[in-house]
Amino acid sequence: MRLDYITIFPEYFAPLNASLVGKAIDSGILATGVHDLRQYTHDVHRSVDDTPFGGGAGMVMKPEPWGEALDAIVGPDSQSQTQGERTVLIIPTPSGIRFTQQVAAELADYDHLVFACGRYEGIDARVPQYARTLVEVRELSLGDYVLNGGEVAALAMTEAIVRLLPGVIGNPASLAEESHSEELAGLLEYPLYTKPASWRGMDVPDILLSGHHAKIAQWRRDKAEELTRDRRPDLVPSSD
Ligand code: 97T
Repeated sequence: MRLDYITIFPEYFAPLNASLVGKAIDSGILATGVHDLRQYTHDVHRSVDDTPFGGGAGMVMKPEPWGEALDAIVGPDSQSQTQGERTVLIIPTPSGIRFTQQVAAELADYDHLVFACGRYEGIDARVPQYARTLVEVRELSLGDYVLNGGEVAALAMTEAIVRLLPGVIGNPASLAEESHSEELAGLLEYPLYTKPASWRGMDVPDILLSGHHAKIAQWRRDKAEELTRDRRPDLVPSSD
């Protein structure tokens, strides 16, 4: 898979070379490119924003640098399109569709993901409109809170997607058991314990030391359900 990021803060993407994503790059599963949006400006001030038509606070990202960046990275003559790659442009935005584990799994099937990271109050609305004439576009939100820009959202989405690629996680069974995976059927993960069996007056539940696999599985299901009812009632299927 290839990942490209368009941003006015290329330094935000230094963590890509660390940890899991960095190992995937080293092993050849992944290739990444970071593109400074200001490279696609032509004025002396290299401006990427302007005041909003219709008035209002803050600034809006101008369409022209975005148009040139998109032409270069996903346009008809781009390497991506001449190689026939399955490409999607991802635009992190608080007004997007919610990014979930299901969306991460869908995106893990593409050859090429391009993240358009906006700053200020947002990007001129004609940019996603134009981009849809070139490639598939997904406007995605991490959740109901506000960030200063799309960079951190793009990194979070990257990690969620990359860890699903074959060969990135050593033990695929650990993928199946965790929260939000299909095996726990939409429940939060049960509590986990390791040695020592007693620590600072707190004991690991006896059932987990019993070696009784069926009882352990039942205990874990019960705990997952209890935790989900307490913390995430929105995930519990209603009984009506
Ligand atoms: O708040 C944002 C600003 C720019 C780009 C994305 C976001 C955001 O994404 N998920 C939540 C908020």
